[in-house]
Amino acid sequence: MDRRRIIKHYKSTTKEQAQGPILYWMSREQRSEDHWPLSYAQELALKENKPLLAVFTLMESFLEANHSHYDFMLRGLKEVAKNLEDNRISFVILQGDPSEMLPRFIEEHRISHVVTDFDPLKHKRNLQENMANTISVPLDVVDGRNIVPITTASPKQEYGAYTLRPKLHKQLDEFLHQTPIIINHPVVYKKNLPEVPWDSLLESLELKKNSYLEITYPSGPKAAGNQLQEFIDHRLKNYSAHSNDPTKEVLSGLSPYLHFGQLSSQRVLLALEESDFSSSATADFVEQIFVRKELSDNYCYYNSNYDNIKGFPDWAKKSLDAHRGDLREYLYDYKDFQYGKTHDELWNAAQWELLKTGKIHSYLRMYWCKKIFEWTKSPEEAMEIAIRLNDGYSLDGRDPNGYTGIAWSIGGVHDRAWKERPVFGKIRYMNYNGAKRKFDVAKYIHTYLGDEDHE
Ligand code: FAD
Ligand code: FO1
Repeated sequence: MDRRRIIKHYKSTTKEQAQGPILYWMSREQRSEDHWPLSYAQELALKENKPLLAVFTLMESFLEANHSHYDFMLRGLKEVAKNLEDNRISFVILQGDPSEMLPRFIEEHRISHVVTDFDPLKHKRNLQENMANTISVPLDVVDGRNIVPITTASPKQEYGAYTLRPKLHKQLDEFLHQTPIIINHPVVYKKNLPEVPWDSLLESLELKKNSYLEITYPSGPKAAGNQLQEFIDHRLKNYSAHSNDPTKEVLSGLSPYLHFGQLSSQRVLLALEESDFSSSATADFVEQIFVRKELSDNYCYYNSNYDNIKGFPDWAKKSLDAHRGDLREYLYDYKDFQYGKTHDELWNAAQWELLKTGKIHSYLRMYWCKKIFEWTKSPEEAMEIAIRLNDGYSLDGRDPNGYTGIAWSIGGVHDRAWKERPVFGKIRYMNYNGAKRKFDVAKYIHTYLGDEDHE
């Protein structure tokens, strides 16, 4: 593996070299193929003729994740566990506080080296940093998410897609290639490991339930592959023409699979290369799944204020301050937004799409967030409400794409200044008429609000 994928190497802190297995600490990349961190861990294990274990530390809560988010994740993990076990890579779930559970496991099994997957979110980086300071064996953080490793793509926060895009495309050929296939591991680990209580795991976590949600998406790498193939075969060709129309099914629907790492964007681009990479639809889609997606990791990695207004560019902060006192025609609080109780039916319909399906269509996601900004008393409160709703209800939430999408909507991150106006100042404005010009708003509203009003 290209060593530039190792984003952080924490050295061992003792002279004596533990002789036990190599451990892949899985978190963000929940699959067994197209997987650089896992492939690197197997490379290490093969070189030293050691067993290879995979551990997932299951946290009792993760940001605002709810019961159905964990259900989706655990259904996918069960498939991944089988794929790993079929390759004689033992899979273990440790439930509880990782900073307690993992060091104990490493001690007990005399683990000699840990590899984990890169994650730009600050609580995950702190967890990895603390782990490195607790354990005495080496810990490598490997980028299994970005096609071009994050620090190789750029050593700093980028202004926007227009500054990162050329850097990414210049290095795409160098980095876009098949990850070494995970082989049947030659060294089997003898010691008995705890069985995963798959049937009782989800209920053992006390998680909030959202009674409106009918998430039935099939989960796991197999379902992700099917979704990708179905998109390429039937929807990609219409992507450019209709990706702003929520009444047309042209988006890939890949975000839950990409968020949980059940599918890698590297796999998507390699699959696209087989189809017609040059068509405008493919180019538009690649812009989203390569440039926009890796720009989000860039923003969250290089700007620790990705989840608050301090992260916004200076021009935007000045503009927001200048318009704090502007009269808001409507003011709502979290409860009004939560169940779509605003004066705007289009906004309410978008919120009910979120409540019922765990997602909002890309175009409406921008509208949805910009209206939260327009109808709250401060940008700080708008950020808080948007993040709480997005992380608490969206299946693909709790993700760098989300924090960046919200910062783009409220704080002009990766956007430019627009003609000054009340409340929005120089932040890009969106409104109902703009939506009406793009798609059949009445049809969309009817889909999610229907006739019944909602309690
Ligand atoms: P497609 O258009 O098929 O895109 C394919 C993939 O490309 C997506 O899955 C995603 O990984 C990537 N992508 C597409 N658009 C963007 C974008 N604007 N920025 C970064 N990556 C992108 N995306 C999330 O994954 N999780 C979120 O929580 C999230 N919250 C958002 C909140 C707001 C306010 C905004 C404006 C955007 C948000 N996005 C989020 C980005 C985008 O809306 C979703 O990725 C997209 O709607 C997912 O549906 P899809 O996979 O069918 O999209
Ligand atoms: N990562 C973990 O290592 N352990 C968890 O228990 C866990 C739960 C979880 C629930 C919802 C969700 O959206 C993500 C979750 N993740 C968990 C984190 C995930 O693997 C990614 O690291 C983050 O979402 C950041 O990309």
